[in-house]
Amino acid sequence: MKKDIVNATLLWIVLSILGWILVLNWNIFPPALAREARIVDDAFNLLTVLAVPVFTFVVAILIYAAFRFRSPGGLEDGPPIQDTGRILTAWLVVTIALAGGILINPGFVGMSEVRGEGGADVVIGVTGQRWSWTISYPNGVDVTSYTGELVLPVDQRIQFDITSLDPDVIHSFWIPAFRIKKDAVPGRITQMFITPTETGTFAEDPNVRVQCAELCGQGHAQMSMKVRVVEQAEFDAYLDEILAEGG
Ligand SMILES: [Cu+2]
Repeated sequence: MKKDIVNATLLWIVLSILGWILVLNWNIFPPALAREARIVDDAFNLLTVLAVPVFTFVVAILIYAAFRFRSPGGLEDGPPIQDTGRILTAWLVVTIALAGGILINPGFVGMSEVRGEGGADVVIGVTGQRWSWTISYPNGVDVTSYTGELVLPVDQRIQFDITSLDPDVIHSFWIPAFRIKKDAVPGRITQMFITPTETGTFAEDPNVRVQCAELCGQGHAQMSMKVRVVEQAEFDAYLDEILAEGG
């Protein structure tokens, strides 16, 4: 039995190392253009790294037991194995400790990091409706997703005041390159704070776009808007440009 525990443990370690190599080298994320996106990606990586040994523990025991303790032949069961309960107790303690740990970090810690502190440098209004977005810029000009784009200044804390036309249905404001999303509810304003940290455009990567993330009807999939994160000077020039055009 002791030899079996050693063998299964070795298999567990090998599978865990393979799993860690896989998850740490496989970049599955879209570009991260905001402070909040990094926090979300870090949380995802941490959870995956912690999940690997839990997953490979089960798989290692399953694989080992299937070969080592298989029935000698025919339809007979293999020999029964008695356990004192120590393994079950250890499993319970470890998994409860892991669950409690991730509840605190990245749970509570990550949530407060994403929320951030302080006011906003720029306030931008967002209104969803079937099936378009309207952006209200700080200079009072509205731009819709039919013809315009969402232009944002880099390195500024942006407050999005999000709502949905009333009456309409619930939509969800989501920019994959920023990760965070927030419901747009008729008759109510929800807020989302984002600090873009890098410039980028929809042309460079299609994840730099607004996409409705709440199934809202026939045109849901087309309910998107190009996003462009630019330097402050370019943002100011854009505001002047749309003001001159009269919105
Ligand atoms: Cu929608």
